[in-house]
Amino acid sequence: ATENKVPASQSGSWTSFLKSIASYNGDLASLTAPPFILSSVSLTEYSKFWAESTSEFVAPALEQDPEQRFLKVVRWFIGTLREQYCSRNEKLGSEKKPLNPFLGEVFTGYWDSPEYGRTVLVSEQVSHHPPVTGYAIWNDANKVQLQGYNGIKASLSTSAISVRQYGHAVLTLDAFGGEKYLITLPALHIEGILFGSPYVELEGKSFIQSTSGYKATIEYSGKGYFSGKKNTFKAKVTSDGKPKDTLYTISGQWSGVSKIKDAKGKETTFLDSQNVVVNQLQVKPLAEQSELESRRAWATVADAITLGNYELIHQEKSKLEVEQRVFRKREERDGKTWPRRWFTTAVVKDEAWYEQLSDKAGVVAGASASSSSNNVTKADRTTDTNWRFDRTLYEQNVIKAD
Ligand code: HCR
Repeated sequence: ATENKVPASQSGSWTSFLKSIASYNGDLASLTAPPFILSSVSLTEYSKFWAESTSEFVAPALEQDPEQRFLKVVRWFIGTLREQYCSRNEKLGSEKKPLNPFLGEVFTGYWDSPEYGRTVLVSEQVSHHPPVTGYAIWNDANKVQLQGYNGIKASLSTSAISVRQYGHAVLTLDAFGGEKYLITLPALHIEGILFGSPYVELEGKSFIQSTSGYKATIEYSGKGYFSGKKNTFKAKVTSDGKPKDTLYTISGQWSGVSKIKDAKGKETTFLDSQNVVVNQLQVKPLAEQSELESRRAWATVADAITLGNYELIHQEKSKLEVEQRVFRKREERDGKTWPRRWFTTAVVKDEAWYEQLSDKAGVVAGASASSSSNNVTKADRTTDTNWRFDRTLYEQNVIKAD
């Protein structure tokens, strides 16, 4: 039988949380949850999961052969999933509810490597309603840049919360003429809620489409569908010239071992995600951070969560929320909007590369998840906007990572 992980002292507030989920209005962040399920980490920090392994992140930039380069991109991507989607479960015993970033909240850090040089991460909350986080990660020594943004749309089924992600990531390799890889984000559902031990399972498909003509179609499943194991996936790699011919099939567990088979049927190990090195992101001490930086801004709330003090969490969160409301009212009065620090929006029809890649990848919606139903026409999509990182804006408005 599944073990109930709700602490006895918090079972009342867990029941109210479950009831509030049942009358759910679409905004997961607005739900008040008991302390044991709260994480003291803001969602702006989750952007780091894209590049915690420096060697995997830069590997594509060091590969001369386009087909092998594409496979290295797929390998890096699959290798990020464990930290993205099951690290809370593995380290803290269950998925947790992250802090909901405020508009303008930023998070920066870096990874230094003797072999590959410095990789910098910047993350910014570019929208609060709906919540959208933008991020950029670059390693100048190897001419690699990843940028992207993401938001979530959640809905409720009988025993799980279904979450669709919108947004995408774009990897650019400047050593290969700015070769780009459009990476779409998988849908997920959160199971185990009734017993107070939520965990994430990925579902559906996501894609990686490169300007070099290669495409990976990745299909996810939980226990029992492809195999008796959890966190399974199957990916097929094709190329633009011959989309019907599968060049490679990759399958296994994204949190464990996966294998790759070529067109002749030769099979070898693709990746063991348990062996992917996770490098620790370096973040400045709190005293050196600005008030907009996640860890400094949320410090008192994070302390209250560590203490498990429900009243104090609420009190400290309210202070932040009240302050944010004052800012928004002031902006409304002055007819202004909060200036985004490092990101701007781009209309899909003005970005030929994005339009081409997203067409090939079969993306039907740009920024808005609600419009990804089948009856959305291409014309609707071209007026969607994407959040884009602007390095010049960053240089003018640096919040230093170190
Ligand atoms: C859905 C989720 C918040 C969003 C998290 C995202 C999608 C954020 C972007 C990252 O790149 C990938 C990622 C990984 C997380 O698994 C995903 C979170 C899982 C749970 C959390 C909900 C808001 C928590 C709901 C509350 C629980 C207690 C029922």
